Amino acid sequence: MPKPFYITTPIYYVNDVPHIGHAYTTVAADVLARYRRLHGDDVFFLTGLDEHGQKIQQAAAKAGIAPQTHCDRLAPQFKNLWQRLNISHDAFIRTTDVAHKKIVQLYLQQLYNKQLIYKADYTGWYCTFDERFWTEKDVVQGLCPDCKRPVEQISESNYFFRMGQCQERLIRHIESHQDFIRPQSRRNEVLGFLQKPLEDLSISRPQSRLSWGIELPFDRNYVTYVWFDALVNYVSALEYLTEPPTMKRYWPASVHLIGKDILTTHAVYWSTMLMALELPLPQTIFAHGWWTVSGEKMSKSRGNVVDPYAIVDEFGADAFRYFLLREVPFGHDGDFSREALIGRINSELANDLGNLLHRTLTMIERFAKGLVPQAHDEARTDNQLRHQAGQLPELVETHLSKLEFNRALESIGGVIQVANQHIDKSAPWKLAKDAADQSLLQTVLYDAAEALRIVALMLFPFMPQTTEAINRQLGMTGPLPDAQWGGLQPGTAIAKGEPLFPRIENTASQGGSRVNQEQSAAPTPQPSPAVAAAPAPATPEAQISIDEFMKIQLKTALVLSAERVPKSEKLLRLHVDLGSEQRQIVAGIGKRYEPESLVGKRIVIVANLKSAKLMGIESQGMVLAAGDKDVGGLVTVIEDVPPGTKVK
Ligand code: ME8
Repeated sequence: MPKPFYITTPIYYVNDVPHIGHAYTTVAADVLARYRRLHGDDVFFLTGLDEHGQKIQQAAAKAGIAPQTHCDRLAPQFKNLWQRLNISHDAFIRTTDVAHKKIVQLYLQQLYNKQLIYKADYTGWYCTFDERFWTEKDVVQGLCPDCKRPVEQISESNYFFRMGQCQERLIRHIESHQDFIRPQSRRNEVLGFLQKPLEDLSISRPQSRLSWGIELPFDRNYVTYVWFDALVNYVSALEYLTEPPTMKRYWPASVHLIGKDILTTHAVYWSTMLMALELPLPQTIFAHGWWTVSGEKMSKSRGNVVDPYAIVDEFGADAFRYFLLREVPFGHDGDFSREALIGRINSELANDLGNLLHRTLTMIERFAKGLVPQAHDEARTDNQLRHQAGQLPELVETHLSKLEFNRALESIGGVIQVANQHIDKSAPWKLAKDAADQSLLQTVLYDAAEALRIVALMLFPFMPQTTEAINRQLGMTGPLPDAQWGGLQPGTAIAKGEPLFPRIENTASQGGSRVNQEQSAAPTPQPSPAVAAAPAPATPEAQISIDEFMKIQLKTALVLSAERVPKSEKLLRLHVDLGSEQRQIVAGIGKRYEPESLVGKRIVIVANLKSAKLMGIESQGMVLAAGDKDVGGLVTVIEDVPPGTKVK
């Protein structure tokens, strides 16, 4: 029997369009859902919308439309975003669904019948934004302790849920279930909160003050407090959004993913509601951190709200998904900036992963007739790549079982790096020259391709489109094979395609732009010497002044791609990254270097040399190399300085 795995996101308020925070929780949930499905678990993944309450009533009033019309207009904004981000949810709940409302009313009636809901007069400090009452001791200088907005004193009759009764039982549950609230710091926070007496919870709002809600079944003058209504979604969805109902199959939930802002409502309100309803508690409530934007709190008034649609349009869904989970340990706060996003795309996706695929397939085309080769000579190759790729699935499992998305991605990145080093060390382009090394050559290429297959499989939950593209280029069709080393079938025709992640040039402050490596090469005229010849020993007359030297602009450059110039033994055409721009350089280093060995290397170029044509191809600079007639070696820098750094 497949193991049930029920995962949820918060249901988001439809008072406004979705932002990066909504995308974050939803992408994280999607990764876990996809990962568990890959393992054959019986997954149910729920997300949706919270459509009642004051925030929505106010937003609708501002727009001059009925609340339901407002919800109906905004709901597609969320649904379409999840489609753009390839979210694989099994159901989408809206709390204005008639069936949801009926279930909320049923639960309210049950608790009322059991006298766990009672009516009382109450005077308290009300925060309109948070839609909740605070006691005198909570309020600090007339401000809400949560959102710091002014509170007002309100006296009214309301219905209360006997939450206080459950305090001891809840503490015991948290203490005896290590994984119930995660991470540990949040668990401590809730236990700290529960040291103070737990008050009963007001679960109604008079219709005179708020009409946009679910009417109490036992008193039509009131609507249900939005949080009572919203939290019930996690079980009501199983009752009416699946046919037949799946409450027995999926409840209790495996994971409720939430942001740290809504920890109390989940860990305390929801848990005590479930206790009162005699339902088991979820296995884990995991509260993640918050994103700031370029160091600042994200808010409408600051005008810095990150629009996930714009990010997907510009950088693609997979790059965004990768960044969200790679950049910050889940559970910690993090900072979003375009620079950080572009940095990750360029270094880890374009340079490490993209180049690994590109160079592996280029070499299979050149040295193995475009067919996945046979690995006959394993004994002669370094075992590290096979070992590390073989262990990857277990490592990913360890990290993902702890929701350590960034560490799972780090482990995958580690295998990508080892695969690139494996190619550098084995130098297939050298092996290709010796008949005795043919079998070794085929093995090295097989290992690189097979490592890529395993990497792609492990990346699937994070970047499903990328996995599909890698598999297609590796010639794999059909369902995803398992992660055991050796899954790639020798003889399969590969199908090299477009670069996976074109490097992004971070241009104006307005943002980076997608630069297509292939297109940015504009073949025109032809340059001069492609490699700096060693200077003759300087005689005193031949000495130059520092000013003269300073006229020569030397810069570090990252080699993005390299290929032989047709019909030339000596010339290679390089595309290099100079940080602010990309250049094409034709260099006379073809006898010394195979093009594949240069990709990803940091070299030094003369950046202000007049462009010239070599064999009809424009060269926009010159690479520096040691050597006289023959090239001894390219000049490089010891440290990993960014491309475009001045050399002097
Ligand atoms: O609270 N960084 O809905 P909501 C990271 N309807 N995540 C963020 C974030 C940020 N800056 N801002 C928001 C509600 N989030 C209720 C939930 S559940 C029964 C009802 C994420 O639209 C985070 O997941 O305000 C947070 O918990 C959720 O958005 C709140 O979304």
